[in-house]
Amino acid sequence: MVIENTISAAIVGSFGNKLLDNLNVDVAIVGGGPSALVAARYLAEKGVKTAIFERKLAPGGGTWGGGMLFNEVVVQDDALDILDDFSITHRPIDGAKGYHCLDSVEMASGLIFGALKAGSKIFNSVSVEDIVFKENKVGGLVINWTPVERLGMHVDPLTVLSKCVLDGTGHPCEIVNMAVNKAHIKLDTPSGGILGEKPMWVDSGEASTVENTREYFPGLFACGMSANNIMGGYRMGPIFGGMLMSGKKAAKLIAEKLGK
Ligand code: 48H
Repeated sequence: MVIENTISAAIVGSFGNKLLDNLNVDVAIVGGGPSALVAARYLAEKGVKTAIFERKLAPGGGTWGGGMLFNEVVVQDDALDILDDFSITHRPIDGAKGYHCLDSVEMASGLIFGALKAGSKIFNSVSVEDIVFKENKVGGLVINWTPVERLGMHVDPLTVLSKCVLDGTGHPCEIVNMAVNKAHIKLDTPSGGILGEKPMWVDSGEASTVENTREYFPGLFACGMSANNIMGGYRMGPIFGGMLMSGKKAAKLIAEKLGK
């Protein structure tokens, strides 16, 4: 085979095998933000077959831009063990005991690398446009290429089946929104619906992000800002400990549910 063909055949074959192997997973994660990447790593480490589907070309979600494009973020003491697991560098902030600053590009790339190296797969430039919902159960995702979505092309999607779905879509909680609006499910929230994200209150938002990380309907979990939107938590700006701890909690809850 000539080299041009070897390259193309290798890419098509390899990608085809990867996608085929992940059309049926234990956990399908929507969104590749910080909470989802942490969840993916700890799930994969427990032997749970996990794949992330991320709309953008680059996974990492809101990590890259730090605060207002200043590419640094803050993490509190409680989440340092997670940064250490991923070998991400951090340094204490002078005069702010318990808080640490780190390079947001190192954090984004470190989380992506850690999730992949643990065995989770990431499908980037893939948008989740719907859920599989059979016999009152969330059974997986309906996926399409982001360029198809962005160009508004009339192209039918493919499906990924899973035992659990984790909504890691950040502020819009897109998957839980779909489940409520299209499948008309009642969530495990005080109203049965989405309560809506509140304005900024850093320490409350950080704590509630972790508290609100849970299963909202059998087989449908939420982490990160998605969980906070669902349960009406406050936002917190560019501090990321809550996101990291939320991902770790999501992995623990899902692994327990799957008996791993
Ligand atoms: C495929 C999708 C879809 C879809 C969305 O927003 P994220 O970074 O997620 P979190 O919750 O882990 O982190 C939140 C954090 O970045 C943040 O915004 C904070 C701390 N804000 C505080 C504040 O006060 O503003 O990432 C979500 C990812 C993104 O990469 C999206 O592209 C992706 O999900 N996504 N991917 N199909 N339907 N919807």
